[in-house]
Amino acid sequence: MTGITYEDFLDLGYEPSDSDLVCEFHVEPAADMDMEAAASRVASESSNGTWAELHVEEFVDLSATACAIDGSRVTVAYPAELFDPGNMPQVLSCIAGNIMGMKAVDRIRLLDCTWPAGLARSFPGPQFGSAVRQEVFDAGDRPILATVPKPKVGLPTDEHVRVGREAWLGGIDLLKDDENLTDQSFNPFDDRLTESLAARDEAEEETGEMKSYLVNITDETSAMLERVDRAAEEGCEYVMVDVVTTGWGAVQTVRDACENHGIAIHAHRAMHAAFDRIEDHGVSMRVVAQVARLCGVDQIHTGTADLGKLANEDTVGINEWLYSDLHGLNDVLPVASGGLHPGLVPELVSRVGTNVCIQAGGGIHGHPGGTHDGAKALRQATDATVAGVPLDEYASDHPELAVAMGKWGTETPR
Ligand code: CAP
Ligand code: MG
Repeated sequence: MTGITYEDFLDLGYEPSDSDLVCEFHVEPAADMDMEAAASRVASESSNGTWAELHVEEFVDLSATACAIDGSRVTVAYPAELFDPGNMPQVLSCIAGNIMGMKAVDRIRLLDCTWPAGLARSFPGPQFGSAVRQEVFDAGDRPILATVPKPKVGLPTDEHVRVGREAWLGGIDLLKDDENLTDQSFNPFDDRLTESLAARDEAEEETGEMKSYLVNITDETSAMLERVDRAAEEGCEYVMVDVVTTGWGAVQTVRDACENHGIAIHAHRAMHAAFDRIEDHGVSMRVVAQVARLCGVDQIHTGTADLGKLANEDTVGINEWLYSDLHGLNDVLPVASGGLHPGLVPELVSRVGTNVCIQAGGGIHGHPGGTHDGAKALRQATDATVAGVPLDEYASDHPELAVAMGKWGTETPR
């Protein structure tokens, strides 16, 4: 007969094995709880324990171990057998499940994970990752550029397509749907897909450059699978998914379908800030990005290194992790988006480099000359930055950029 208590989940002498998943938590114990007691409860409730002492005849011991405490930072090692290989919802139900609501802690945040080879390789990872820059666009060493027609929703299909054409002809690589544009009656999915791709083909013809479209397929899973097939039938290289709101199980199903068609996945992270914005609670964007990579997205929004309109968490650190080796899985292309405009490109590239996708919506369609000029201005700012030419010098013989600089300068919008 084995008794299991919270204390059994604390061992500060334990060295994690190579097959353990190791998680770092920020923990603030409740007033009546010391850190060791809180740490043992984190390990217990996120693996196989509970509040009452259990008396068990026979069981597979899948207990996690709180194995280090450094100030408010608690390290927990999870045995690989606890997890269902290739099942991300199950993994998250362990490491980011009930513990987020325990009274034993006032605050708890899953900061980071070190993924062991066995568990990591049970996931497909990205099909292409940052190689899309070469494989889809032949963009050389410059960032690829994307734009979302604005206003976000409400444009009828023909207007959406007109904006797309203007942007592609102005030098943008990717037309992108907004996160809340799916299959509404004012701009139905199928019409938007076929008509946008027809305009794309014309723009490729006219510019001699490869172009593509981030068509938003977000919906319940079976509808998303139908839309992956439609995108493939129509010759689209990408689909876009709101990965947080659809859920990781659905993302995994879409990833499998995209493998069959050789289609890349652009991940929008709408709703991420609901659990990563407050720095001492929730799940960090770093972990969200890790989960997205394992599940197999090729591109994901990671912020603008604090240059744009939205609060960011460590864009540079997250991007470095997305590029880093992960047991042979492909990397992920970071997407910088949110309040960007041509004047911010040099500083952005100095912070995040060129192996990124830069998205500007308002920063293109808000240009005084309209979408086409806005697109040209962003492309000019990018070409100048990659060539190492200061923007004001480049603007002297690139009027679209000069107008954008005149309007927005190098300010961060609020
Ligand atoms: C940007 C955007 C993106 C955000 C997402 C928007 O538009 O289309 O959804 O960038 O945030 O709706 O706000 P603008 P993040 O270019 O007009 O700002 O990239 O941080 O996930
Ligand atoms: Mg958006």
